[in-house]
Amino acid sequence: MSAKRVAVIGAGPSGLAQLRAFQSAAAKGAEIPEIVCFEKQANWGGLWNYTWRTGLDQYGEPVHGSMYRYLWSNGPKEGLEFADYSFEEHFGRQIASYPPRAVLFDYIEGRVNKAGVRKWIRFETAVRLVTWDAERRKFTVTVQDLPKDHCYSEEFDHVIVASGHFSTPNVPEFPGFSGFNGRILHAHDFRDAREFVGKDVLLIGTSYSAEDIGSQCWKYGAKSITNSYRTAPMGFKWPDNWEEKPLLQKVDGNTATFKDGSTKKIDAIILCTGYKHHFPFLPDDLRLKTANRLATADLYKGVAYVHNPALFYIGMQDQWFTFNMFDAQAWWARDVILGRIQVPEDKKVLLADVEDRVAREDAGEDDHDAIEYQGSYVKELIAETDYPSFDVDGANEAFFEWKKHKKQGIMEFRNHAYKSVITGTMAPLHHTPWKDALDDSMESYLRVTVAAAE
Ligand code: FAD
Ligand code: NA7
Repeated sequence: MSAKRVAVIGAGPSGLAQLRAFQSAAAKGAEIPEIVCFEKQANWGGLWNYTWRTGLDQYGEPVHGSMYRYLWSNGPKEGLEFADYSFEEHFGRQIASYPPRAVLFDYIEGRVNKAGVRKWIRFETAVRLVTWDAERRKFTVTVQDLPKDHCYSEEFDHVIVASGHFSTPNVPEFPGFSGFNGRILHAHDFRDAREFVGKDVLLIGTSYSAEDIGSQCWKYGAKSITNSYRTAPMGFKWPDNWEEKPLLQKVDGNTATFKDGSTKKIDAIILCTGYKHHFPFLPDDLRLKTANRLATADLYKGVAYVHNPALFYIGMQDQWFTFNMFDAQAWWARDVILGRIQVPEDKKVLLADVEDRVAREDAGEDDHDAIEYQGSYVKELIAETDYPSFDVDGANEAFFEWKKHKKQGIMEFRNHAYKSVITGTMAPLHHTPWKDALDDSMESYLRVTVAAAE
């Protein structure tokens, strides 16, 4: 082991990618630094580690989890498969394309169990502060051991922030909220669609959370769904009891009024208004400030912080690609730390790289371009490391098909199957249409599937 020390903040998919990246280099004989991963939850998996809790946890810490019961993957698993650990390797066979949360959690966990990196993680340990000493070129990381209620500090040569950015909710207020006669919550606190059985539900927003939470509520028996858009409607072919309205203007008692003057009686409001990049443990000189977009501000190669390239951020982009993109980034950050990749010293060069990425993202016109943009980013990074190369264009194709299937039937797209770009095999069709599959347990999902697709 080298004398260097590296801190990884968070043991979600991004942090675990980083641990696996270092373990993989060590397994091939490289000398690696000491790795310490701080995770405030009691288990790994990040958002995929479901919790019923909302608000504050038993230690008074903000609950990280934004995932809810009955969540099935919102994109095909063929777009996120690890190149070094296929679904077939984990499950012993191909499985259907839109696994529920528990199945994906099991898959994420399988790879890191195999790698044996759990020993590097200090669980129930929240990072409180990171500071940088420019003279000594060291970070001081101050953490709190939550069960022991004990704070301590350690020094590191590098810090890798993998704390996620879909956890701190963006919560707008609309006139009349204080007097609304029903429940108002943000998607971050949504846990169980059955709470809204028989209710008229209003969702604000038009992105993944609005689409999926609305679909969940519809599937489990809400009376009606209304979603309100600021920019444009989602435009899917919705069921009869789902309508799209322009932006909410006010609520009065249980009546919502929209921008076109129309009104509707509603029982509950779910703010599906997105999340904030939020790093309360980082001072101004280290804190990333970016919008939720594909080309983040201030990250060279989307990973190294331009104002201090000893600091890295993993998974800070908005996401078409997820697990495999985090891998590409983690392998790249690892190779910088191992001295295999040089980050230019001139800050102007780093900033020019960011500007170029922003301009290229801005030049794209639609989702198709955005998928290709992020796919080419993944390709760019994996070309620079020994992360197993895979057919990124094939993954793009799975995303294009997914978009097409959503257009054809928003409540049916999860009934489709796609081809793995890692093993080349076709996923089986799932045994039950998504809208009828009320049991989202792993046992139910993995029950032998019937037919091969094609
Ligand atoms: P996270 O999963 O958020 O993990 C971050 C970790 O950092 C957490 O474990 C947290 O406890 C820890 N942490 C945070 N702050 C601290 C601190 N101060 N000290 C110590 N530890 C800390 N992606 C898909 O590919 N498919 C999907 O179907 C999908 N569905 C989603 C549904 C929802 C509702 C949401 C919110 C996201 C979804 N995503 C999905 C995207 C999701 O962002 C990624 O799949 C993935 O979880 C991101 O991994 P991450 O490690 O970057 O962040
Ligand atoms: P997103 O993708 O960031 O989307 C946020 C949505 O909220 C988007 O439709 C915004 O509308 C809308 N928004 C934000 N602020 C407002 C206000 N003030 N008023 C009205 N509408 C607003 O967040 P999601 O939670 O859907 O998805 C995040 C991740 O979770 C995603 O990766 C999934 O995998 C799961 P806009 O289009 O800007 O007008």
